[in-house]
Amino acid sequence: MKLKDIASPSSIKALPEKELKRLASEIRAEIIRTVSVNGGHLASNLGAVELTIALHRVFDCPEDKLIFDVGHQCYTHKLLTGRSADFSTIRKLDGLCGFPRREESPYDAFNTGHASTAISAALGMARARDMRGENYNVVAVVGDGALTGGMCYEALNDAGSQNTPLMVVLNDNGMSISRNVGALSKQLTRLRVSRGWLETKKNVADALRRVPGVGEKLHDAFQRVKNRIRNAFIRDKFFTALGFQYFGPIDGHDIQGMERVFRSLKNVDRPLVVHVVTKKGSGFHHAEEKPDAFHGVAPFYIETGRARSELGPSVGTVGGGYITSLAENHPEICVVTAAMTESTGFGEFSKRFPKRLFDVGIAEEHAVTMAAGMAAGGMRPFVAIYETFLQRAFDQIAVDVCLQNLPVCFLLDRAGIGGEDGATHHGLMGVSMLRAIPNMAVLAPRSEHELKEMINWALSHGRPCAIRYPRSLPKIKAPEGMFRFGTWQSLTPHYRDVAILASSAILRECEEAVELLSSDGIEAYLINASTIQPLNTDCLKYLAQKKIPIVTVEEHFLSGGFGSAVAACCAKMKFPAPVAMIGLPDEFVPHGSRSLLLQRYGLDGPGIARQVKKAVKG
Ligand SMILES: Cc1ncc(C[n+]2csc(CCOP(=O)(O)OP(=O)(O)O)c2C)c(N)n1
Repeated sequence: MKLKDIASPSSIKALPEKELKRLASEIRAEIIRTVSVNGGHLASNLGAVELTIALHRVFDCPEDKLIFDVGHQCYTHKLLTGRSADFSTIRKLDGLCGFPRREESPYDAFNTGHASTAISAALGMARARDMRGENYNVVAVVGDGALTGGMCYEALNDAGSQNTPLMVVLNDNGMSISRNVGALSKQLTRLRVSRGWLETKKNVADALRRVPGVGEKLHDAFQRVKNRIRNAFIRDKFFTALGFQYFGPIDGHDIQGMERVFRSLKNVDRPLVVHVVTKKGSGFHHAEEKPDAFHGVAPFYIETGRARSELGPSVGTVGGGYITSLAENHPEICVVTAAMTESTGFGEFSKRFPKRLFDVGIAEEHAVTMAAGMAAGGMRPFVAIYETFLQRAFDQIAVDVCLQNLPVCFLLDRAGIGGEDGATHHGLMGVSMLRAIPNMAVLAPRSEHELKEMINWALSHGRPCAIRYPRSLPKIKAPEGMFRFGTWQSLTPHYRDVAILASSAILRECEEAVELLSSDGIEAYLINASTIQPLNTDCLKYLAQKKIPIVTVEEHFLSGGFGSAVAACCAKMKFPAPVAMIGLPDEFVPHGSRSLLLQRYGLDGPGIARQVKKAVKG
């Protein structure tokens, strides 16, 4: 049976063994081909092909619920649940989403994108099932990386104590994006290794027993060593202590083997963990060799594994490199990352100063409070986290950092529209979240140069601050000393018709809008509002004095963003001219390329020009 003929998982339930192997190869080829064109999460998906086939053969979805943690490994699931014909649209605007989406298919039991949520969601569903007197299986598929996140422990602790029936499939490949970290990860490695060791040794023991004369003696001595290892293994039963029954480790590429285990555990009336060992990147040698580089990829050539177009180093990498150079003479600098040391640009720092970089795993809340502790202890931590993932640490930023006015500098990568990963990955709430917190300074550079100046400022001023930036910024040769905290900079001569206030990457679209407006007879005054919090009230007073209308532009939700801060301030000062806001409406922004999304939401050059014109002329 061909992939294109699989309309639903029921089509694969009766397939014979050799057909399954062929199906797994076809799925792999399809994933590699599509991701090589569209970009996406490659290595995690390749590692989960057989696991997903086995799950769909045993469980009856959509009645049974499969919840994928993070959801970045759901491509096989999408291919087996009636979406193979649309698979080429994955991650494109209006195409399939790269993560599970309930609105896309009844087979997607729960929307995911941020890590470590699946066990909580599964427990909630299992409890809903029980309260409603229904009868289905709930399965959470969780990676060993995701298991470094605190929510997993909260959920395991809760589920185990109540004995709620649900199955956690631990997909253990030893990797988060990079090699996994933490004590539990070491324990999982021991489980994998000792299991292999015991199996091998069993063969050795059997062979020894067969040696005439000395056989039994050798075998007894050997048995004692083996038991010592087994005892150590039993003492380490982490999941059992939390009230879960543990099974494994089992081979996550052996469909039949997994099926046997899942089938025998299906409908069991208690919480279970099935530990499955997989290989990240399995079946594509480039990804097997460099699973971290092939975790999330831009379009690439299949033969060489090389990117189709070079993006150049990210803004985060430039910032990380700069902090690395500063760290030579600043022993107080240290860096905290949450399972994304390379992705946030601190690979070089981790090599140069391994004792001053702390990768805490996918544990953003812990990262923030730990950094607060470091700052209280006299260090100057930089916390590098994608803006979207920092959302879960709001309380820690407010209470543990800002209330104590501690000098923690947050480096918020991927601020603004994140593109193809979609709603869960855009950074569109950072300003509203951070500007609500007293003592917090919020900055947004428009160039790599300005980012460095902001880092200098952060280091020399002991207070909480956040610097938000996208993956890439235009290469602008800005003059030295351009950034001064709390001030804004004019990017055009002072014209009278309208002032456009914006910061960071969207200034490029604003520049285009200024040109379009000029050809329409409207002379706009473009201002780089690089300090978002506090606002530059002197500038607003100047505009009030001259009665110049204001339009704010931001790649952020309008509600609570920069524009609403400016509007509130203008209302307070009884601003004598119109004030308008351009930004993203109050709805989740889907996946798609940044340029198409900007166009759709009227944030490209012509869209901004149109809206400014309306604001000025009515
Ligand atoms: C809260 C949060 N922080 C960071 C990330 C970025 N992220 C996506 S996948 C991943 C690693 C997940 O590792 P694992 O669960 O073991 O899955 P694997 O990719 O190894 O299959 C990380 C850190 C995220 N999605 N959510």
